[in-house]
Amino acid sequence: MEKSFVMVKPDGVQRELVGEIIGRFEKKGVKVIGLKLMVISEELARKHYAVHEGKSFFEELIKFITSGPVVAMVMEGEGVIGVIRKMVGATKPGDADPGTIRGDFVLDAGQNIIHASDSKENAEREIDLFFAKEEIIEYSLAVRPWIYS
Ligand code: YYY
Ligand code: MG
Repeated sequence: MEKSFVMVKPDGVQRELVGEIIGRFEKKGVKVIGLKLMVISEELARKHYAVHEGKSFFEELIKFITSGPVVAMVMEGEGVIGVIRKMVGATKPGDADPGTIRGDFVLDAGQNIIHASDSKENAEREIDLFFAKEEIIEYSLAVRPWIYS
């Protein structure tokens, strides 16, 4: 089963949107198998966003993502990486469709309340960065037969 790394960013926590965001994924049938409230160190932030190093917004991004608690999660389900990216919406504020998380709650290019892995490779890398093996819980949900045929 596919896994994705999802994070409610400091602005999402401050705006008290954690429940709203997790609720959307729960209703979709996506399973949360790892979850913690944490403050990201500068070292972890630089590793997580290494692909953006050197870009104009990089230092601002590191400052922002380490500025307060985040909710880091591992989510599981069929095709979840793509499904979650769709539910998150586009990075550019004007491009995020209504009905998506960013489309409904975000106006800014940087403070966009949520991160989600964009590929299998990055999902594995990000999950390893944020979670120890024992922090990911494999369990079954009774609703499963009503989610998947
Ligand atoms: O994956 P996603 O979060 O949708 O966007 P990325 O292109 O990976 O950029 C990561 C992060 O950087 C983005 O969520 C906000 C910030 N950022 C920015 O502040 N300004 C930009 N022009 C592009 C990205
Ligand atoms: Mg990205």
